[in-house]
Amino acid sequence: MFYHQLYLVLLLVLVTININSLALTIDQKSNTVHLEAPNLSGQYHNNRPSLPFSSNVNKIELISKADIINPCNGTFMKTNGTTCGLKEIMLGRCYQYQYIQRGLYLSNTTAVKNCTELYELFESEVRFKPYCNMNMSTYEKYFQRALEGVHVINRAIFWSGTYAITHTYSGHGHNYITLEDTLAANMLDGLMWCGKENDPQGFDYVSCPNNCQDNRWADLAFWGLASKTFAERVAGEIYVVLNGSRTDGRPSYRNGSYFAEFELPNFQRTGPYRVTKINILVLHTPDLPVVERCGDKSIIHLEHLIRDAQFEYICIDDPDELLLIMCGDSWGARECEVARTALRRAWDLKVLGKSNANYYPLSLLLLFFTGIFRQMLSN
Ligand code: NFD
Repeated sequence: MFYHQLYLVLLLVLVTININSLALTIDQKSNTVHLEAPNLSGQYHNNRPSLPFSSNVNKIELISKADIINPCNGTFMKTNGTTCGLKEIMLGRCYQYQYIQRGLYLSNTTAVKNCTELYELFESEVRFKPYCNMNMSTYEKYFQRALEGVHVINRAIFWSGTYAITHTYSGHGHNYITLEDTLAANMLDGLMWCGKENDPQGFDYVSCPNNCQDNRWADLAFWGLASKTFAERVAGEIYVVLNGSRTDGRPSYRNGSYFAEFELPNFQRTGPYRVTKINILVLHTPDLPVVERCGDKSIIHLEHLIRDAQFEYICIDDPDELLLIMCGDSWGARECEVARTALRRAWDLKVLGKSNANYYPLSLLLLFFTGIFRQMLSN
C-alpha cells in the first residue's frame, strides 16, 4: 500500500516536471530572437546599381521636372545615380570616424585629418567630370591624404564574397581592420556617385553608368585604388576570409576579383611594412553545401601564388570564432543545433545554477525514478 502511494507521488512529480518543462519550451520559443538568415556576403556594401534603372523611371516621372535633374531635392530618394546627400554623408562620416570611433578604439597614432580638405580632394576629381573618363589615378591625391600615416600591422583583414561576416568579425576596427574600417574607404563605403558635365549640380543624381564599355578602369577607379593602397599599407600577419559555399557559381578565389587584382599583388615583400604570413580562412554557410575547402580547386591556386611570393601560408576551414558568428546568425541550421543546446545548458548552469532546459529527455528521468522504485521494492 505504502509503495502504491509512493508510486502515485512519483508519478505526480513527473507530470509536474513535464508540465514545467513544456511551459519552459513555450517560454523559450516566445523569447527566441530570430536573426536574419546567414549572409556571408551581405548586400549593404554593394554600391553598384542592382536593377536596370528603367524600374525606377516611373517613380521619377511622377515628380516635377526640376526633380528629374535632382530627384533628391532636399530629401532622400533611392535612385541609380549619385547617393542623395553625398557631401553631407561624407563629411558626417569623416567627423564621426575621427571624433568618435577613433577616440574609442581606432589607432590614434595618425593626426586628425581635415574633413573639408578630404571632401574637396574627392570632389575636385569627380564633379563635372564624366564618369567613364575616370582611371586608376583619378583618386590618387585623395588616397594619399586620407591614408597618410596609416599602417595596419598584424590586424589587417581582407574579404572576397564574405563582406557581412568579415565586418562582424572585424568589429569595425575593434578586432581587425578591413579596408572599410579606414577613414578613406569608410567615407564612401556603400555610396554611389558620378559626375556630370554641363549640370548645375555637377553630379548625376538620376543614373550612373556602371559599365563603361571602352574603359573598364573607370569602374575600378575608386575601389581598385582603395584596395591597392590599403594592401600596400598592411604588414605582418594578415587574414583573408573566403566563401567556401558561394551560390553564384564563382570560385572562392577568383581571378579578376578585387582581392586577386589589387590586393594580393600589392602586399609588400620587403621593407619595414612587409607582409610575413597570410592566413586564409574559408567559411561554409550553415545549411548550404560545401563548394570548396582548404586544399581544394581555386584555393590550391591561391596557395601557389602566395608561396611563390614567399609569404608564409596557412589555410583554416571555419575557425571557431567565425563558426559562432555564423551559427549566431542561423540558430535554426542543422549544423548549429548541437552548439545551441550545449550553450543553453552552459548558460542555465551559469545563471540559474542548474540546467532547466528541456534537453534532458523525459525518458531518462523516468528511467531514473523507475530504477529507484524497483530498488525500494526489492528491499
Ligand atoms: P567580392 P572582391 N569589377 O565580394 N573592396 O575580392 C567591378 F566593377 O567578390 C571593397 O572582388 O570580393 N566590380 C569594396 C567588381 C569594393 C569586380 C571592392 C570587378 N572586377 C573591393 N569584382 C567596397 N567596400 O565596396 C568584384 N566586384 C564587385 C576590397 C562585386 O560585385 C576589400 O578590401 C562586389 O560588389 C576586399 O578585401 C564587390 O566588388 C576586396 O576588395 C566585392 O566583390 C573585396 O573585393
